Amino acid sequence: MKKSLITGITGQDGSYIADLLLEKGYDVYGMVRRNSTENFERIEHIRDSVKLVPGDLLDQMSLMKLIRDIQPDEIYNLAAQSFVPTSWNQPVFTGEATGIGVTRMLESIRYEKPDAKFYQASSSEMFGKVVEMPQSEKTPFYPRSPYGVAKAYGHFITVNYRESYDIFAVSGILFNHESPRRGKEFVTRKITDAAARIKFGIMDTLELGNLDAKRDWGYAGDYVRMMWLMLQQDKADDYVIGTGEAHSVREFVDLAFKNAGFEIRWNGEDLNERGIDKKSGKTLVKVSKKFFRPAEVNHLLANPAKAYEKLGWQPEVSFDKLVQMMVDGDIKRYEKLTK
Ligand code: NAP
Ligand code: F7E
Repeated sequence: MKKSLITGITGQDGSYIADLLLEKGYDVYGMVRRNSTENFERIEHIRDSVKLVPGDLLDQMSLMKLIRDIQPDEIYNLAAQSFVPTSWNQPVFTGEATGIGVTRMLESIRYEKPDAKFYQASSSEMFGKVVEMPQSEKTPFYPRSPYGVAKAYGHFITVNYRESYDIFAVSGILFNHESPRRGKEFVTRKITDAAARIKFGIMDTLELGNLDAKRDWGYAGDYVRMMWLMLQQDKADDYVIGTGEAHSVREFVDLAFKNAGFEIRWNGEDLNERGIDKKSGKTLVKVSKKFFRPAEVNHLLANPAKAYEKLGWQPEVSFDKLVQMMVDGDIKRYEKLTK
């Protein structure tokens, strides 16, 4: 039985890769950091099938010990401070966890299990103020946030350990991927959660920032298959993963609210722009300055040709299906809560 270690198992992607690895018959270890209250909501359904082990990306010895004790065949490094706005408030912490944390993992592998295969969760945020459209493995990075800068460090240190020590270390440059398990601070889930709450009369208006930002949104369940595939190749390499289709935040709002039974008409400009329900005339969405970022990433679009060709990977869930799945998930949750 192959052994896998997942950092960030309590997060969105960690929970999906754990599902996949269990299905494939792996012995699954998940690293969890100490919190004042447990946050195992996303892994509740597999709680008895995975082994939860303590550790923190900020603590070198805890990582060394885990890798020494477990001797994993595959390591998925999904833990990070992953919310872009927080990276401006806590840039040093973000650098420590999201950037240097990767070196701590790689050093632990180098000393304790140099033949383990390592997956690093790189990000399209590294392309930031894009210099090319669409973005491929060859597109230069121009990160626009402390998060993007930390991910660029994590990316290159992964490449460096592969080249310096011959460690099987790969980087998946993943574009935004979402699901009903997405954190509620990210824009997609914030929208689907609000659409459901407004439907049940427990919220009036959703406040958002830049409605014109465009993202290449895919489904997290599809993307974890690719993480696994990357570690099954003969040669370690880096891959861009996305759908090759971008949509604006405004389009996401339109579709999410449509799935919840509303039809939005946009009115006004800039900070005065409002999303109004055609039937009731109520303001469902308003723009608020507080959700704008000091430096924005305006438009991300993946060129996933290499992954399609070399990994034989293709996403299965379309944009429309993804939005529907997320709205349905939130509606079901509030249905239960309000009964
Ligand atoms: P997420 O839901 O925010 O999960 C982050 C995970 O990291 C959580 O399990 C969290 O634990 C853990 N964590 C944070 N700081 C830690 C530390 N110091 N030590 C140990 N664990 C720590 O993120 P996600 O959406 O699943 O993303 C997974 C990875 O892919 C992240 O590295 C993210 O930056 C990257 N990424 C995500 C996307 C995307 O669109 N989702 C795209 C590209 C790259 P707690 O539960 O204790 O907070
Ligand atoms: O923002 C705009 C915002 O926070 C998307 C992380 O998983 O993907 C994620 O980073 C866009 C931005 O994701 C609101 O300005 C408008 O342009 O959902 P997000 P992100 O910043 O793209 C990458 C690939 C990662 O690696 C990250 O870990 O939406 N936006 N209004 C808003 N965003 C938020 N959060 N909240 C708003 O009210």
